[in-house]
Amino acid sequence: MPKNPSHASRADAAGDGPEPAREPAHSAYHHPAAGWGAAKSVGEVIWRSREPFRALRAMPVMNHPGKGYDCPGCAWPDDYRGLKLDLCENGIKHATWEMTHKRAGRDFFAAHTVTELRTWSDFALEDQGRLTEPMVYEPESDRYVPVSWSDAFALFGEVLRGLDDPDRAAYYTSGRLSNEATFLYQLMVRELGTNNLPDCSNMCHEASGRALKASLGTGKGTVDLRDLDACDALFVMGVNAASNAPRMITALADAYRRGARIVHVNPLVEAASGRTIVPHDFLHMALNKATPTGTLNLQPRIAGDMALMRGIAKATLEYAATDPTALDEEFLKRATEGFEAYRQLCEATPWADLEAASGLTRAQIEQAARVYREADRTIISWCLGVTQQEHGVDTIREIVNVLLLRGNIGREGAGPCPIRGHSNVQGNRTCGIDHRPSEEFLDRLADACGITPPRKPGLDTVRTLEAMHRGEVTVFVGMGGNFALAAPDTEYTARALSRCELTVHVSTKLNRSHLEHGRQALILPCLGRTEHDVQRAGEQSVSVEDSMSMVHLSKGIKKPASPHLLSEPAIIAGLARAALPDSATPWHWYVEDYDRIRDIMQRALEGFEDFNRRVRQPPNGFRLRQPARERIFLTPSGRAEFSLAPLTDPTPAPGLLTLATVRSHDQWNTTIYSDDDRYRGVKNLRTLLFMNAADMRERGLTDMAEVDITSLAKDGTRRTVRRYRALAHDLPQGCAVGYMPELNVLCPAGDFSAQSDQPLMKHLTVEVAPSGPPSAAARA
Ligand SMILES: Nc1nc2c(c(=O)[nH]1)N[C@H]1C(S)=C(S)[C@@H](COP(=O)(O)OP(=O)(O)OC[C@H]3O[C@@H](n4cnc5c(=O)[nH]c(N)nc54)[C@H](O)[C@@H]3O)O[C@H]1N2
Ligand SMILES: Nc1nc2c(c(=O)[nH]1)N[C@H]1C(S)=C(S)[C@@H](COP(=O)(O)OP(=O)(O)OC[C@H]3O[C@@H](n4cnc5c(=O)[nH]c(N)nc54)[C@H](O)[C@@H]3O)O[C@H]1N2
Ligand SMILES: [Mo]
Repeated sequence: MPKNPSHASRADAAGDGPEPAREPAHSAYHHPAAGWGAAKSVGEVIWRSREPFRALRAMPVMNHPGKGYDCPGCAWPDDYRGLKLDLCENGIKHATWEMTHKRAGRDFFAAHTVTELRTWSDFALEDQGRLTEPMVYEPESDRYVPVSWSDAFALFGEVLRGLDDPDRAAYYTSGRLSNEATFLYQLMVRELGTNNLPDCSNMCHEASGRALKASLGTGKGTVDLRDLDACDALFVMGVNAASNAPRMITALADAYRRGARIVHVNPLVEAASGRTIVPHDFLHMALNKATPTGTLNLQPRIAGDMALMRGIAKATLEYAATDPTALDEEFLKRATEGFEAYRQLCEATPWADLEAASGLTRAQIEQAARVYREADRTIISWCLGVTQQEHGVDTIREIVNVLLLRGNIGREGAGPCPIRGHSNVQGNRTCGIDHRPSEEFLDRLADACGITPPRKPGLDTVRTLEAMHRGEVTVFVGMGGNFALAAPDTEYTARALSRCELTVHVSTKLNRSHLEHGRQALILPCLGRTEHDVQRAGEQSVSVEDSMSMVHLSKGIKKPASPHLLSEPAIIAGLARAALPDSATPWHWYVEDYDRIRDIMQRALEGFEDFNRRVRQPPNGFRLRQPARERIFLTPSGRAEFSLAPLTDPTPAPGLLTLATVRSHDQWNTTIYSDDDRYRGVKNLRTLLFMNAADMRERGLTDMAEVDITSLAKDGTRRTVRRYRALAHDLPQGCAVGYMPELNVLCPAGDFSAQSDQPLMKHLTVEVAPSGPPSAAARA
């Protein structure tokens, strides 16, 4: 079985892809994004799934209005024009990953102890295929053994009923969960008496939610695809769109053809800033004809975005001294708060400070400001490159400040556009996954569902880890996801999980979170989104909300991977019944017909009136109302609020680098498809560090040289990975980039943003040094 390369500071094998069978290679990528390279890669993945015919048949119904399943790949919205083949390479890979013919059944678990499985690579674990029946950990044999659903639920119920305090349990959600399952899940958790609902969003877009809420009164973006079709300027900040939101490049190519200007803001020059061949443009595919997807590239240093935004504001204000039309004076006066103070703050910030903090020249910043000024309608989009910074909330508020100057909100073609990650992460929040729920939300829930929800705020991801270490949280439930690998500080997280009395994971495939288990442990396998979900009333659909607040139905079309799988709502109902024997909630009645869940949701949740009818509206369901889109700002002042954050300088101290952890093109969060990263020109290598050439020279490093990377935590502790390869890449001096989840071992659990509580996954301080000769132990 593939084992892992040596990582000296790592107890186990966390986070590696398949063992490189071939020599690693690094070269520049000169081809357009998507196009034939993507088609070839899709072919390889479908072929490897060994389900080529079924997989191919399933593709055309993905993302189809009114029928088929929602692509589990990302949260980019479906095309409103009813585009027929708006598929992407990575969405196809992700859907076929679920459709594999391989099974990790009882024979598999009988053949391997958990201790042995811990030495396997993460690729090898998931490569065993779909889970087929519930399993329980048996300490005597150190194995997972089959357990009936009713015994599994009973075990959960017994442990839960034995807790002296409901806050001793924490319930994690990964952003795949449907709205219906989400609603039942949070209802169970609140009926049990806790708000301990950590989720992947705590590591993802928490900063966006908090910033937008503070500035605009609602924590979501305001634009939709029609706006993208109408903007004159589009800023794309801190996202690797060609890999992680590939359908966005269709929008970029369309915008370019219309003459819109597209500014990419990223320390790396990513593939989406070049050109693309849009896969559904069959003619362009045939002719190999590429469309540009960018007009200007700015490469700030890591975390230099806030200085860039303030610089754009300063330049805009300076220009407005001679041409007042540069500002939307009327909007500023009528609908915003704090403009005068913000103007003074910008004036008082010297250009030299902005240049130092952004890593850009004044001329470059002014160039961006000019694009902004000359556009009547501007959209600014962003993803993790912005949210996972220490000052992510301030930075996003600064983005909003810039938009407000020219009234770029609540009108066609303009506004803030966070690019969400998991396909239903936004819906999870809307439907109640929130460790800090508002009073209004809880009041309404209490009313509709006849429960008494707890009012005390619960634990987020980072706080859950701390509480598990202190022994305060002893039950961990993972509703999807791979907490052990996704959370920061891999070893610390593993220890936290192993200290639990009970760990429960609802999953589709075997992953590391099952192996870093509590004293008692359950694996509960569920249906995937691509599969038929048949309940008493017949075939069921679930709903999801995309990045742009569109709520629509998703319906599986494949035979389930095993007859013993339950749907997520059914599993939640089983857990709830066992833990809450006296509950008045009709758990199983809800699950018989998901329309009934939607009926109660429409009473409990704001904006879901007439849910069952509207979600079936052709072509694509309905849009949740977003007040800020109508220039209704639910802030304390009732206006859009300028923020006045102090500028900080993210330049690393001499000898140190700032490290951002990112995804490769061939992975889905903790799921690794291969060791290649096509657009960045890498083959057969994941244990790498992209560096600036001058930083490499300074350390005496040549391309592919072996390096040790040590992160410096704020509490003075150090974490090291060894024998990574340094690769020269086009990125600013002082910055370095490597892959999650391998490098999560370097992310200190205690280092999170005070503004968002997000771990600093794009903002680590590291030392990089050539690796010494292999130690005797490693050679043995
Ligand atoms: N195929 C595929 N699709 C996915 C995922 C996946 O793993 N695979 N994951 C999904 C999820 S959950 C999410 S949240 C999204 C993630 O989508 P992305 O945000 O694209 O994720 P990352 O790979 O972390 O890339 C972050 C980008 O930010 C840049 N960056 C790093 N630091 C900075 C900075 O300081 N400033 C700026 N401006 N840029 C910076 C990096 O160079 C990189 O291009 O994608 C979703 N879609
Ligand atoms: N260093 C570093 N760490 C990061 C990040 C980073 O950029 N850098 N990004 C963070 C971000 S943005 C996120 S969103 C998190 C992701 O964190 P998670 O959401 O926890 O991780 P995933 O890898 O998406 O979860 C994969 C697992 O989900 C399960 N699964 C797949 N489909 C289904 C399904 O339909 N139902 C159920 N129940 N389970 C299913 C499978 O068992 C699979 O192994 O990671 C975070 N961690
Ligand atoms: Mo995410």
